[in-house]
Amino acid sequence: MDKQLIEQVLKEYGFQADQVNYKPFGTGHINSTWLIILQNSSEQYILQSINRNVFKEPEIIAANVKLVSDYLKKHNPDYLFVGAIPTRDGSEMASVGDIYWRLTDFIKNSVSFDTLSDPDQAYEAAMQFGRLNRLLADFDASQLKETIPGFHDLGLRYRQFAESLENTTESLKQKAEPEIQKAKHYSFILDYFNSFKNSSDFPNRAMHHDTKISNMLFDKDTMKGICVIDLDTLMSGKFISDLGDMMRTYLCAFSENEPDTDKIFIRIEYFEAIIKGYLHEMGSILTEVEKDLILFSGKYLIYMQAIRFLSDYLNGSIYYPISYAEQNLDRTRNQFKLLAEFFEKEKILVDIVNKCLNEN
Ligand code: ADP
Ligand code: GN1
Ligand code: MG
Repeated sequence: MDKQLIEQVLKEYGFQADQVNYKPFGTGHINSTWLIILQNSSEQYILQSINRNVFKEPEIIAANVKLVSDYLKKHNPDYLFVGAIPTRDGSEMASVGDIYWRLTDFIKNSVSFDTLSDPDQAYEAAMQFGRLNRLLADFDASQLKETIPGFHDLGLRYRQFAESLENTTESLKQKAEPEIQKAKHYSFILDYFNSFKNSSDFPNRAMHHDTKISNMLFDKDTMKGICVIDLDTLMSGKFISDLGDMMRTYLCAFSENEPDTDKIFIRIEYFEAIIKGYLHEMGSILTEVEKDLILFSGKYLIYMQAIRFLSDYLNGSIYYPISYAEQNLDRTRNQFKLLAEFFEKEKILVDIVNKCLNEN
């Protein structure tokens, strides 16, 4: 990112370029994130440029976050919600050089992870994401506009997979043949989703839609969850999106970037921790239909992520950044292994869900 551009953005926020240090930060796939450090003071901020290939209308993100931020300030003033700091002229984002930027407070003494090493962390994270779901249970989610149309619409994701298959090269298709067959094989997950998606007891709610573990900040000393971040996809959706992505990213000791599928196993005690943490907040709010879908949420999200990585591979890796040519295929294999594990351990997982529901 060009130095002059960042310094221009900093000016929009009233910072003098020569009084500020900045460096790239974090491991997110989508936005460019910078840590901003004010010299001669302890103030630190996070500056992010919004990825315009992904978010065609960044103003929608700003408007959604503002609506939720105002609602939470009114109803739960003590809740830590990392909203945007306005520019000097009061805008939620700075628009400089055709790029949209957002500034937030840097949460001090915080750390984020790509994998978890203690079930208590899974409990904490599930409770924090569940808390956001709970605090927004009475918020009218229809006010939120879609920042990415059809983001977690599994039907759309499957159609995009089919399109990528039509348009890809013979060589990519050959390399990915076993994964293409798996994507087709598991399409019963989509059929099942379609069978209940319009059920009246399956409400739309304000959902985070990206509850992967790197989007949770923990206190460095106590390892308690501090707050959730990465609010770009905060919009109306189904609870399975948030609970499912927790399963996808907390259950295994290795992240989606691990190419050795022999290392991809579900840690049962982390599953129990997720369910307990989430139900601690959402247990009294979920409908009966939703409670029946707790286990399904993991299948739905892991499958969706597998076909998203696979489609991107077939499209020539234009969405998820890669550090080597086959990385999105490796990520696909990793996610399909996780999905297979999920089915293999289904009986144990069902018992845990039932136990946790009874205890709640
Ligand atoms: P992306 O959309 O690219 O995933 P994120 O908003 O998740 O971007 O930010 C990337 C990383 O930057 C996070 O995983 C976290 O480590 C760090 N980060 C983001 N916002 C903050 C914040 N307000 N305080 C501290 N760290 C943050
Ligand atoms: C992206 O922004 P980040 O890295 O938290 C993606 C998620 C995927 C995730 C997979 C807007 O999340 O949907 O689950 O990568 N976000 C977007 O790691 O596409
Ligand atoms: Mg992120």
